[in-house]
Amino acid sequence: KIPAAANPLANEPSAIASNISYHVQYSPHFSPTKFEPEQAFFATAESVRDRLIQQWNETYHHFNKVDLKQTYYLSMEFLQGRTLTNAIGSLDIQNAYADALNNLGHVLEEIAEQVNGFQACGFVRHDLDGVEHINSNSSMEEKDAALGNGGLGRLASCFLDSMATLNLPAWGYGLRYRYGLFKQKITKQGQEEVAEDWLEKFSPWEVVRHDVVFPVRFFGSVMVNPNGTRKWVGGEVVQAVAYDIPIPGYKTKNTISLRLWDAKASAEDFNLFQFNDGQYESAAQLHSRAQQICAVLYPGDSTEEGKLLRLKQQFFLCSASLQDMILRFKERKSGRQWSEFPSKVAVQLNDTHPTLAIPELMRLLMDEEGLGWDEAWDITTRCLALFSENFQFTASAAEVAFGLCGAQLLWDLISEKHFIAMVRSTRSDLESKIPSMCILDNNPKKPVVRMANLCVVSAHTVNGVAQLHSDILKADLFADYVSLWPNKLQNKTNGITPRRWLRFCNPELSKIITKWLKTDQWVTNLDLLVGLRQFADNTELQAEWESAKMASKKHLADYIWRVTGVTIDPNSLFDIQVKRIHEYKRQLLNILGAIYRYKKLKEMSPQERKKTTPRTIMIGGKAFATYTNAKRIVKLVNDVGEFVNTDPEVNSYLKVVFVPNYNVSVAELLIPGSELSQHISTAGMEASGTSNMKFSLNGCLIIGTLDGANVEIRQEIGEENFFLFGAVAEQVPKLRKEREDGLFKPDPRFEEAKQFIRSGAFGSYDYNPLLDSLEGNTGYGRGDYFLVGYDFPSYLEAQDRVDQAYKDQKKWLKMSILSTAGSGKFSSDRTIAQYAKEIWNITECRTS
Ligand code: DL6
Repeated sequence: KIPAAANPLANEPSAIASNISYHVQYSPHFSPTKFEPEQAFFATAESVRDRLIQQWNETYHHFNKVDLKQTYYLSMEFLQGRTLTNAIGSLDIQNAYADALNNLGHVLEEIAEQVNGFQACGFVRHDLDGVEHINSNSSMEEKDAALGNGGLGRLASCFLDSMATLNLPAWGYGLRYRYGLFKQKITKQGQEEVAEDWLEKFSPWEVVRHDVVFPVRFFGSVMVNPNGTRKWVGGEVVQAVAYDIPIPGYKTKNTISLRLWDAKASAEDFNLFQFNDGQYESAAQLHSRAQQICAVLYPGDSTEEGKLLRLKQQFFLCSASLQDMILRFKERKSGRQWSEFPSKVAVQLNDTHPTLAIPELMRLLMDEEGLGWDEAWDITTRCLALFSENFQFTASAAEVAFGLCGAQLLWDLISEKHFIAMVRSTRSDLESKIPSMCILDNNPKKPVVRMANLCVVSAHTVNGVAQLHSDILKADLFADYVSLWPNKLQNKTNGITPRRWLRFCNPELSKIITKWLKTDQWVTNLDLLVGLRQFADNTELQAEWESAKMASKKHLADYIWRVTGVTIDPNSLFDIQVKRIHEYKRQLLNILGAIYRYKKLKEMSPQERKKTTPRTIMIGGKAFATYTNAKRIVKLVNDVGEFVNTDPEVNSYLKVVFVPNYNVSVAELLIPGSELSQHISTAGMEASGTSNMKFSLNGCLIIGTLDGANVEIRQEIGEENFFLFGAVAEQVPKLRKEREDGLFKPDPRFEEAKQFIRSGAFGSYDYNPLLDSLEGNTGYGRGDYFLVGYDFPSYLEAQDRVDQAYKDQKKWLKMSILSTAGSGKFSSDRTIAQYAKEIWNITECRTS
């Protein structure tokens, strides 16, 4: 009934309402008889998408015209989360959308609640009797686009947000997995993985480009022509089809693209003859092989098939993306010299997963474009940069790579005789280091590509993601290269987008910050937060801060009740650890600490208990499906929770909750309601961590080790505002050795906590293998490789300091304000500005 607007993309509420109702009628994905919240959500999303598409087209038209150098960010993972709130917020049209929806009989908050709040959980909860409750509204959610596992993928998404906001000419490239990160179901047996179909009801945010399709070849062989040129022939060819997702910058017209490739076989690959003969499976064999490529994020790789599939995924991403870049380079201006390529193209590899971009760019330049090896190598090395998010680069998949691309071909492309010749001619003093710096190991029969070496030799820059991490890489893994290329190894400390991780997920706190800073410019210039320092003692600010935190805690408590059936007290200290479950991240240290706390509470008199600081410990995260010890940890946390939470003597002083199905949207609820968060990895093992930055930005205090970006966070917010404990990175090798030599004497408190698990207090599940990993004295995963036992006493002492500090609420609030005030450095805008200037050499390209 809303009349059509003259300009459906105008930002007046009436035009928006008309645009939404247009989509209800003419982009129908549901029967037209209903206009309930679900239909309202999809129609609203499509209307927002129209606005994004308009900006997007203008942006790329402008990029094409200006033809500046562009960055192409290749990542196997993008952990985007949901889009609606972020998009409306970035376009700065919340009020107009709220009014428009009101006109249509809906409330924006309610629609946003469908996507951002409780209704969005969409998973099964079990109460303590094991009865299943299925969230009745689960079908209304906007599903998280969870095309990533954790930090690496979320970093990629934060980076895209910053590239768009900083008006940089850039593209993201990834894969359109049908099933992203699994949905985690908690049952009596522990974690169960369920495939998550984020495209179940289509995604309103993606646009297929039927005109952007590239062939990608696997296997086959190399044919050498009489004139010496080569051709890769045979094998199987799969089509890469582009799906684009718009990434709006915040309050700017620039909207960039995340291009995700999907794999498709062509019609000729469908064997009609076999099909008509009743051989249905073999008729569609090539189609189903093509579909496997993008079926699942991180297929298990314990089998040879799994390894091969992962490698196919990586090659598929690299080949399609590079072909796209090359075509764009050629199309923008005809007759261009190849020597111009590095001044137009910067390729950033997110970790080593897209390493095959190195030989593939060489192949495309040499075999498809006819360049000689030297020129192709010069271009490749000037375009490519990589950062490491790991301490280990594995060569595990390398042998298969030979099979995948044709052994001869790959061997030639990464031929290292040039590297050796270069070292000999320029740095004869490094002769003895050549064997360890080479790309291939020295087994002539079965050569293995050393991924780390291939990357350092081929990329113009390799960087770590936090200062400590970069220092360790330089001193350890890349030590030999430092004297050869002193500037190649750099540091770029990670960052997070302040839009999603404060402005949109915590509007209450954002309002207070804007009020006290008298500007909202902090959203794009996070350094301005430092202005809060001068008010940290101000009682008025503290009261506002406290009330915003309390509102978020109540919101969170409500959520926890809905998804777990556990009631938590918003007056208790909310203590959260959420991240992938991994032994090095030491969720085990946390839960052993919780067990010890429980035991001490039990020993106290009721009067003594009343003097303690009540705690709610929340732990969430997914364990990789084949990582047995991580799954045992998930089970243990759930069992401890069930035991502690039902003990009436203790449960008003301690609750332990496993937060199921942790993902970006759940993080957006947890982080604003957090007061203490745990970043307690074994020192020297967490490359950076980024959730530490998100918590700190939201005024949450950190208990942590001197690891990854914790080191810099502590420097920025002040060491008195950080609960530090544990061994430092330099001590770790010596401490491990001491354990191996049987010299470690465990603290009785550590023994007591373990013993309580062994006693069967938490049920009949066999926790012995997990506990054994903390004992003995040899090997990875045994002998307490992650030093939980060594750090346990200092962890408990730091937790005592937390309890004491929380008793003085005024002091706690001051520390909380100072955490936010000191978080300016951790904006991904700062990180991306550094990459742009110091690595990619690109500049702003603003659409007017
Ligand atoms: O750089 C982003 C992030 C770091 O902050 C974490 O320290 C690091 O563990 C993480 N790496 C991964 C790798 N996993 N996979 N796949 O997530 O990267």
